[in-house]
Amino acid sequence: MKEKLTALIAEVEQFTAQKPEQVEEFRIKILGSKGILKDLFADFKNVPNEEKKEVGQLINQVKENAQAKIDALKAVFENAVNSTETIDLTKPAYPNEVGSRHPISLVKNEIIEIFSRIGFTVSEGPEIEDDWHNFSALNFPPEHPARDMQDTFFVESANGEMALRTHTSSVQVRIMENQKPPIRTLSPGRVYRNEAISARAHCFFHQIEGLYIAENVSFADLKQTLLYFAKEMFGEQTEIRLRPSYFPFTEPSAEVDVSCSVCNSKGCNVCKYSGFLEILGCGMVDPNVLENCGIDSKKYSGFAFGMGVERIAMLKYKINDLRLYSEGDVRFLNQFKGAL
Ligand code: 2NL
Repeated sequence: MKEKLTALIAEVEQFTAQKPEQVEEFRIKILGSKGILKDLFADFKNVPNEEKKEVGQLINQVKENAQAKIDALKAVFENAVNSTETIDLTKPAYPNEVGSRHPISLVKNEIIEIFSRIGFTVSEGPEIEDDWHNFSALNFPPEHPARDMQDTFFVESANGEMALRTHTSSVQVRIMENQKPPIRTLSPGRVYRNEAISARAHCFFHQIEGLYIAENVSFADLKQTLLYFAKEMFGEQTEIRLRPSYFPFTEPSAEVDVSCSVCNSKGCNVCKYSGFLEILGCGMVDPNVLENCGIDSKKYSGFAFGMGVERIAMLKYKINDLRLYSEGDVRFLNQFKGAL
């Protein structure tokens, strides 16, 4: 009887099932009303008295182990999603939907590509800036309206002068402070201005600024560099036009238009019948700015330019509302699928 019981304990121990039906069969065989345990209990009276204690314990162990095994197997089948099918765990899940690059990234990368071919590197810097790097070093007078709360987002800080950068010129100030000319760098990044959100304005946008400082850099170098960029970006037939302008950090300064590719400069509603589209601002770096950053303005000169990536992307993809860039609407984003 003892051998029979130890063999039975081993059998219970080794039992496994592929289907819930097998668990039920096992339960009936061991614990059922005509099962093995029933017979064992019946035989128990024939066990010699001195063995009754040990055999009784073994019978109870069979009963407990069998019940535990049944409970455990039942739980496994209840948790399985589909217990009758085997699952191929190596199979890929749903066809993998690949997303698309954001148009701002696409245009930013294209601009960087174009300028990297003529030797520009990429530089980045902090989005929270101090007054010096965002304004003072760039020749902004103390009372300049851009420093006003209405135009700039200030950040709580010990000296009360930290703000979200309003342009990436702050990155270029850091480069000039830390590197020796020749400097040829592009600084792309997000910038912030305190404006009401509409189709034409947003409280943040993306800018790419370029800076070139070396000996004998002239306005002619600036103009030719921008013509090269315009032709690469908008096509070989593109012409540029410079209009005098003003920035605190450049002198002289200009605004740059490209010929309208929609109507070949004949006039259409995209260029508002002017034949030209404004794409960027530029100028010769003001000697005060060079000196502020520790560069000898008698030895070196340079040019700088800045453009809004949203604006270039609007022209390139005919996007008519700035808000589309930050709403995450997949009907908008899916249109850039496959673009690199
Ligand atoms: C615009 C015009 C511009 C610059 C940015 C610059 C930077 C340094 C020194 C001098 Cl460190 N200039 N940047 C110059 C002229 C124009 O941006 O319309 N941006 C969206």
